[in-house]
Amino acid sequence: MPTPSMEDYIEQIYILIEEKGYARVSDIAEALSVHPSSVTKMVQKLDKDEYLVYEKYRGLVLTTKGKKIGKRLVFRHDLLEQFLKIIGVKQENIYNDVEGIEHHLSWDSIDRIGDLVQFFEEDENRAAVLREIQKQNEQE
Ligand SMILES: [Mn+2]
Repeated sequence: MPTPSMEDYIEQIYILIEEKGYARVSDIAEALSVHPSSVTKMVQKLDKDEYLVYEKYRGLVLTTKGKKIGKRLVFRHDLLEQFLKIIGVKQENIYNDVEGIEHHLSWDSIDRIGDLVQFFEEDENRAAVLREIQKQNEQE
């Protein structure tokens, strides 16, 4: 299992490759606000653990294992953003809160949150009931 830090890298590399077709060390460093030398170090570790292959001319290529986990990590991040949005968390807090919790939930919890998001999406009245409760709580 990748550590939280490894997860952040795999997630970003996956997103960069999806968006641009490649992931450069400098782009990864910028996306994660870290020094390029930290990226190089982590890329070596991810290569050793077979999440990616560093090829001289093609740059970073995710392995099948790396792609599979990258896809799940991006799905998890997006689901948690959706979840916080649905329960009424302010937009300005959503990204950082997801970054703070995403590595610390079991896949069981992620799947149950997925059910809850579906529960709210299937009937917009359900979210309206929640908003009512929130309004009442604000008044207290
Ligand atoms: Mn994330």
